[in-house]
Amino acid sequence: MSDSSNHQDSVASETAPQQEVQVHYRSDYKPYPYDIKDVYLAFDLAPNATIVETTLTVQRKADISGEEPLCLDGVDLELLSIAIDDRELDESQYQLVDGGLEVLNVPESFTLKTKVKISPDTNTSLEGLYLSSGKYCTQCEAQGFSKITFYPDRPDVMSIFKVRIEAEADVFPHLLSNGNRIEHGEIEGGKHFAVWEDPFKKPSYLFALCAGDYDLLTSSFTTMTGREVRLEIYVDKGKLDQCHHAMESLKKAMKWDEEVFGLEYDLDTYMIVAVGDFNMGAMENKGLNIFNTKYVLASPDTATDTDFIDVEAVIGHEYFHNWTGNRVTCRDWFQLSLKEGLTVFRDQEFTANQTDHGVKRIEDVKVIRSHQFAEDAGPMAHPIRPDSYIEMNNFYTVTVYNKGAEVIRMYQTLLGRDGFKRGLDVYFERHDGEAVTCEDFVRAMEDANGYDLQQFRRWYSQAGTPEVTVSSDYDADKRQLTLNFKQSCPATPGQKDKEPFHIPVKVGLIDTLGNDIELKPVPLTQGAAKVEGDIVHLKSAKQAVTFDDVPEGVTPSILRGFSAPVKLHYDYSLKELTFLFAHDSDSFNRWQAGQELFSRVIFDLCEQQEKGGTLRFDDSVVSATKNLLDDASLDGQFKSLALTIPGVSTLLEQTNSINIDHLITARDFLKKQLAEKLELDWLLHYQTNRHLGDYEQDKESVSKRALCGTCLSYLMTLEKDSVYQLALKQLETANNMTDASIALQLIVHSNYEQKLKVAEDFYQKWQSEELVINKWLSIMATDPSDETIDRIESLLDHPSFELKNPNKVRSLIGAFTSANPRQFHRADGRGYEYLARQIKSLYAINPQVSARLTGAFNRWRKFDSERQQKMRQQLEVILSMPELSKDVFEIASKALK
Ligand code: 0A1
Ligand code: ZN
Repeated sequence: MSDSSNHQDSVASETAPQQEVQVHYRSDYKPYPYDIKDVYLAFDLAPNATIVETTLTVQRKADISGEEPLCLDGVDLELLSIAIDDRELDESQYQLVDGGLEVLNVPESFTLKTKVKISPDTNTSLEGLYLSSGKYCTQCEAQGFSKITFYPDRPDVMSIFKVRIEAEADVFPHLLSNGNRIEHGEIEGGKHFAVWEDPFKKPSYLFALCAGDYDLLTSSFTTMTGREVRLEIYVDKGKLDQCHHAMESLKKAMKWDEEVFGLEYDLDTYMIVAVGDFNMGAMENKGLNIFNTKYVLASPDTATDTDFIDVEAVIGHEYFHNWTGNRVTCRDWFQLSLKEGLTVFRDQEFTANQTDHGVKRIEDVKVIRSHQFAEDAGPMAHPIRPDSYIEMNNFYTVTVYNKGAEVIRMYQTLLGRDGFKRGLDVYFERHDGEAVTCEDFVRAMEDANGYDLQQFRRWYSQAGTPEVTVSSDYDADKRQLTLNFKQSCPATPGQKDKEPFHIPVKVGLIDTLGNDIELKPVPLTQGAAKVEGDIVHLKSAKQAVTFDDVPEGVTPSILRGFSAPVKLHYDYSLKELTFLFAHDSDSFNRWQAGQELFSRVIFDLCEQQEKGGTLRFDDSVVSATKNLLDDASLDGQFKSLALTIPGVSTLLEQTNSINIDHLITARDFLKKQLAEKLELDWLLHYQTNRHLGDYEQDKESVSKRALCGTCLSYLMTLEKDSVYQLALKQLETANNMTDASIALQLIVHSNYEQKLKVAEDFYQKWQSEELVINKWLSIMATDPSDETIDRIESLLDHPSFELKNPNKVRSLIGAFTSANPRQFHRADGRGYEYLARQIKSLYAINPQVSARLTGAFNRWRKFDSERQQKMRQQLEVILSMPELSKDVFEIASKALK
């Protein structure tokens, strides 16, 4: 409908030819022909018959002819009445079409009144207006507003919203919407009402409404200009004591945005409502954020250290959207990365500031390597600004979000912190109150800095992960070191040939003592790469750079801080890798050296399995591990990351085709060998870092817990009774969820005889804490043992599970497919069949979540021919399901293309 597509393309499903789905193209964008100056919405809430009366003040744009119909989106709405300027329309004056409504021959300016009936109670898609635990809430991004009323549901139509809500007073004492409450009162019959007005123009996707009986935590924040903002967090009854961390996080985020970017909050109240049924993490609706409970509730006994950091990050993310997303929003959904890439970058910087820059960088890169690289190399590969989509909800991806954030980070690398800030200032000066494009953002950066970003723009248009291959030549006579760079980017769907990117590569040169030497690039010659500070600017397919005054034996450290989202290839020797692992001053590259060391061993062990014979690897890996573990100068969290062997999904992205059984065996073998050879060391570090006193949440305690978890996970591979006892004791005596959940996981994933009893006791203890039970479900689903598949089949009927709840689906089914490679990729194909069956039960209930689950098949071509055939077969089964949602259809059909 009005989301600007006049392209006639549609694709037919091969297996379900009756189904035609429309493809939307970025190049089809056309401005909306009317301005909607004001919106008045009146809600009379009832579970199966909510009435929504909408009044729009409409004005035809100057250059538009009177012939142009007024097209409004609308899905699953029962139209009760429609009037223009208070005159009821008859059926010749409008037509209901697929996905909306067209009003014909409208005057130049008029008010349009519609009245519709909707059913929040039966809305299981969790888009539009729905009920969650007896409370009303909304989710309108991307196009959920069209499930509430007839409206041009596209982000470039911005309007002033006034909202009246009425409902039973005793069941729904709180009636909330965006902006300021300007009126409220009683109505007869036990009902009450509230009227809200949002003074800022906004697109429909930022509309929100919540109604229910909540517990409320309030506080306040004084902004940099001295304005007092009331802060409110609404949660389910009884959960108030779990909201304090969220409130503190909100204040920190508000302060940080003022200090770092000079951005101040603009309304008198900031509200957060936590709901148990939510498709994503949270939503930045103007003045009324709606959050998944997972990202609000946290107390030490129920939430892990990681959960605490995640809550702070998501609270920050949604708060930062108030400027990057709300004040300046997207022109169309192809521009999603404009707000998401930028806001993820901002939340990453915020977290880094609150925690540890090095550790945070490693964690962010792990997501890129394991998930985004996989997306880039699969059937759904798309640029951060996609060119087309079938279902927009499928494009809330790690590419748009996380690779988008990497692209923003590169601006900061190229322009410096000050230059980046100057660019943002120009962006806000030019576009506050507008709906704009990624191109507008690039231009603001360019103009503010006088910097040519022409080639850099390719990051927006080309998909795929660039590969950078580097070799070095040392000239001992001239004491010069030359680094030779090559870049290329693999073909992706619809994009065969790629042009070179502008890639900032941060480099260091380390002398034999482990110290960085000063970089002295020789004056620029033709074809050579420009060097600024420690950044090499790669711009063509092949380029070199030469450094002067380089002593013998220097080791290059390349792509420090992961300065660009690329795959780097440099043929380090094992000796060089262990050297970097011990000495690199760049903590990211120090971690990276260890990861590469482990990966090398694993791929080598895979080859050994192909050939047959006993498995072995170089002892230097053992000593490198020990040295790192013993290095007293290092922080425990860094150590924990550096000592963790790369996960299976990350390893899969480092190779073209692999025997998954060999890969998992190799990984387990390496871990067990390191455990055996360093048993006393793991034990010693476990014991010295184990804190038995009161629970503390300072950085040092968090670090110690992280390192203890890693040590225990190595020890558990030994399958010794003494270690089982250690883990059991940790579980029994834990005074926090970090220690408890890692112990539980290690026990459940081991061969300990009584493990099911331990799992059951944990369940009994925590059954009333939904978020803890979700962890329990994940732990059960990721047990690598062969019985898991039967167990998770029966867990579908367990009282703790509910198919309608996305958190539970993700915890059980999502965890199984994404974090249990041994069982999901069972040779007998039962893992794949299990997933297809779950999709079959879910796609009509929740298309969005089903589509995400379907993505687990995306990399099917990477596997051996038997598994390929089995995954392919399940994709075909999925495509043959009747009335398949377009969300799932898009993922499954692209996977088979
Ligand atoms: N804009 C939100 C994410 C979000 C997107 C879509 C949703 O429903 C389909 C819900 C939330 C964010 O980035 O936080
Ligand atoms: Zn966001």
